[in-house]
Amino acid sequence: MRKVHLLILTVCMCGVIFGQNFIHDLQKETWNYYEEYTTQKFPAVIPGTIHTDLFRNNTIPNPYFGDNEKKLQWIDSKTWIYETYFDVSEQNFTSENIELVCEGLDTYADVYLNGNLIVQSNNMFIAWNIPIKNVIQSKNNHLKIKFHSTSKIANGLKDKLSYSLPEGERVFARKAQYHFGWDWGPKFISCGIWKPIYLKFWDNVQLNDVHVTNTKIKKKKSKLEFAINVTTTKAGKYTFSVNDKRMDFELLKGNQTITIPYTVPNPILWWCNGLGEPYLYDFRVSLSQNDVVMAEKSFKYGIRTIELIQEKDSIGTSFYFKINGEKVFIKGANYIPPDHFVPNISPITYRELVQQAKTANMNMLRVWGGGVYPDEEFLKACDENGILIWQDFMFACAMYPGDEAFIESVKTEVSQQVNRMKNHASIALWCGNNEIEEGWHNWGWQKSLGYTKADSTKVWNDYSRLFHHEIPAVLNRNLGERNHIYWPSSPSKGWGRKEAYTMGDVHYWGVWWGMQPFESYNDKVGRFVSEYGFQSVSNKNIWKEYIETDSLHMQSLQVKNHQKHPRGWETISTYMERDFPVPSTFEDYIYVSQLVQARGMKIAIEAHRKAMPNCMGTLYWQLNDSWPAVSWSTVEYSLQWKAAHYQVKRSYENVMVTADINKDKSVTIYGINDTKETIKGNITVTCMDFDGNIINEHQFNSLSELKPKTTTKLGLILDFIPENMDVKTCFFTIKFKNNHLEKEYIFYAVSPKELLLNREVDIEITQIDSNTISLSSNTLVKDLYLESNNVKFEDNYFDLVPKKLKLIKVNCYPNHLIIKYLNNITNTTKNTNLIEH
Ligand code: BMA
Repeated sequence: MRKVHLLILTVCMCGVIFGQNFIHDLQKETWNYYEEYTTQKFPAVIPGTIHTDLFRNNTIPNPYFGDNEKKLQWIDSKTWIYETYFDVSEQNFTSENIELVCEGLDTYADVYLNGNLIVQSNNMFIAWNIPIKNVIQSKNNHLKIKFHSTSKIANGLKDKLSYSLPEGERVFARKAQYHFGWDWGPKFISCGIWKPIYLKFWDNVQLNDVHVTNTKIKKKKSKLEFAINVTTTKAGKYTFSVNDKRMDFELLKGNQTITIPYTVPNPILWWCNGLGEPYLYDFRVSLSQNDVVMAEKSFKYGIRTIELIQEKDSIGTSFYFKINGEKVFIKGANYIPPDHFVPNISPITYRELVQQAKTANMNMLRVWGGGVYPDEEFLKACDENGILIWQDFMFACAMYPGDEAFIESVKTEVSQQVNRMKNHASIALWCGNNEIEEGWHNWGWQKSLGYTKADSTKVWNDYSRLFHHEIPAVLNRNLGERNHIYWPSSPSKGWGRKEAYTMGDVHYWGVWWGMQPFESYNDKVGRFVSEYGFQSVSNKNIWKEYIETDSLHMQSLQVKNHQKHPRGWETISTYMERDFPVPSTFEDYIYVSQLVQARGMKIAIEAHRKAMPNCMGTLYWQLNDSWPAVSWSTVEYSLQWKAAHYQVKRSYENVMVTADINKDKSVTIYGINDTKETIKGNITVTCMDFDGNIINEHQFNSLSELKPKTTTKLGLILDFIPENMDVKTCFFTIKFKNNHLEKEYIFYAVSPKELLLNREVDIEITQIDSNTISLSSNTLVKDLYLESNNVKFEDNYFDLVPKKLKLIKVNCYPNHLIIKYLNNITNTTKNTNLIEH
């Protein structure tokens, strides 16, 4: 038996508390699990889930492999028991207070200590803090946690209602909604001790919570307020300190909050990525008596203000964020849990994903409401990288119950989660839910579920109570009315409605769900586009790991099981046929599917940015995957980038030039500048054939000015394409150059499938130094893809301009390089058995 008895170490909901508290980490004990009424016990890993434990013990095959998902649905119908035996030290045993802390139990669990039922959990998002002084013994304690079948309990709750709620039983369980299956993820209704579990021993006083607010930010000084919540068992004089500032307080017995004002001279502000450094201050809050530190908490804090500006304007109502008083164009993505089995996610994965968002020039991630509340490590990474968070509460795409027990549970959940996350500089906005208001008003639930008028009124009133009254009230209570931003539902209006484009946020799904062409992104620009996206197939290497070799083709049931959208393959192929050749091999199909997605994202993002300042934000669906998938992600489950992520990185650059090649043979040039400074530069527009011969060139006479935080129409060049030029045989470059910057952007007048590219391609690749390779070719190479084991390419899936060296940074020299390009992908559009369903 191993115990951690670090003096003072308490993992609390908001970080680490140090003090005269002792933690006994129960994760380090020996745990077993077994199915109820069976005798064989197996070793368990805590935190974990039943599925990951069964897999580890070779009882089930890898849940993600092939179509194993279908064979593993029985797991949720059973009752699973986790147990451990432990001793406590004599010293701890005599502590005044002893608590069992379960930071997360998924979901319906009865917790027994030495035969006593000490808690019954029914919400995976709630942490349980259970006083156990009267049931704990010093030796041979038996902790047993019994997990009931979630679907059985949730179905039981469902059957008690006289009307139906959309989406079946999942809405009755306060559990990650994507565990019940989503259009990008499998259905595994798992259970288990999914978060840390430990014993807490404390005497006299406990530091429960620290809430920092900035009351005034001025150049010369910033005034902060530290609200410190403590519980004492002995009244008396205690000394509190915030870094070097010390203050004495007379505390009463019980729970109370004391407030310490704190001034930071010449504050360095926290900025989001692209606008400045995400500066974080170190704070240490401690509580002592007679110079003995009894509890302390250390954390980082960023000083910043954030506002959401909604003002009437000529179009409707604005929707934009201001950070430290500066207007900011939001660029980012929607984030889902990076694994179906959350305890499997390592801190490295959280950090890497946030880093990948930053590398792609993002400044915000939306933590989507069908997943789980974000891990501390994810939040810290966002703080440190200047990535703002749009934080949904965990409700998505359905209506929820309104009984008192449910509401009370949600209130506790919201209060705990908000308190855990509130000091993070990255948290920008709290959002009630994902797509519930849109669903209620547009998805026909009332009709399909046969609601009477009374049913409709009841369901809407329950919704309204939760998202318009109860949740905002919890936020107000915990954060203060003026210190946070709450938005009840994302989006505020469905994409079929006029107001979706004049106010609030919009999820524009005309592309994909509505089968509208990518070009419709240019017309359907909202004030803040918080979802839009397109699917592609993950890289072939990931399939090799999760699909049997002879099933590595698109007709295989194994591959199909990883596409969860009912019309997914058809939709990808339809868009592919519109703009690209449709290839016959799985490998080429993967490649082209990614190009289709990248093209869609480019059109959308640039349309949104061109519409600045009317549109002030773009968050595509979705950054990442929860398993190996055919999905909307730009970073696949293995954390490899798809073509779209490279494109997003280009399209999200802080300063960029883009163009429309118009049908009337003119070219319109736009300069987009998200920085606080005016940027000037020379612009040269060139039309070239695929062998690199210049057909026309236009240099702007004067320096172009890209005004700060806006998109400037830099010019319109009439008759730029010569009358006799076949636009299928040429391309356009725009060079933007000044003393600090030299950039070249490539455009086409027609879609990729119409281009008469040279099929013969000869690419010369040279090593420049240990971290750089150069590529060149005599002809235009479209969408060049480079692959080599363990080599990271700084750029990929790019167009190689003829007779021009392209330098690429690499982490090591690629000895065996696999190359793919569109020039030699042949169209087999009519080979429909390729995409059977
Ligand atoms: C969005 C999301 C998800 C869904 C995605 C793709 O609207 O909110 O519910 O996975 O669409 O269909």
